[in-house]
Amino acid sequence: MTIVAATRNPGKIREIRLLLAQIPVRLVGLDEYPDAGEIEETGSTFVENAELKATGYARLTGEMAVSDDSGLVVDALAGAPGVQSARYAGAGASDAERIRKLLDEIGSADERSARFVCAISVADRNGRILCSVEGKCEGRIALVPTGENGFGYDPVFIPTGFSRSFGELPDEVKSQISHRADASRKIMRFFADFWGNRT
Ligand code: ITT
Repeated sequence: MTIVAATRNPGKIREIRLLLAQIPVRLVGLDEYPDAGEIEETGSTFVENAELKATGYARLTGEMAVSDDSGLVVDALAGAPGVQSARYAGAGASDAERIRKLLDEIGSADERSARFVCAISVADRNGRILCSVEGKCEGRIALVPTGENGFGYDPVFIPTGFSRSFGELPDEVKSQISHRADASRKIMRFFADFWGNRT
């Protein structure tokens, strides 16, 4: 069975592949469907956007699809960048530009608590949502970016219980404690039931 990873973010694809490695399916990226169009993320929550992408890309590819909508929620910024995390510094901006803007907005505030949130949805090949889950990872925003591991805002996110950012921590740590790992554990329970009921 083929499942499409309904994302164009290479950092996410790498992590989703690793996290769902136990599933006995061929997980392919959207790069295998160059003619599939773009799904607009018009939802106001992570789950709404994950469902839009899972449904949309399942219909566009004719395959079962698993999507990820995620982002960084910063308390001192009233939840921003939130669902706008990828577009925070405008279309076409780089990760470094988004991080710069985030650090400028927070300034030297003492209150730096934040969390990464990840919604994962699975849609069948007709675009019907089979399951949606949400995972979280609590932490705080660093004063300066450090490290080159991971992607996105990882260089400025220090998970609770650690003194280094996801940019510095080894991939094996992120893959245990991240918002995507939390959501993946929940979605694996769905897949276990799904295949259990089919055999
Ligand atoms: P797709 O919609 O194609 O999946 P995207 O990058 O546009 O890719 P989102 O709309 O879900 O995805 O935006 C998520 C953004 O949040 C992402 O671009 C990063 O900037 C940030 N983000 C999400 N997960 C992250 C992680 O594990 N580490 C660092 N930053 C993360």
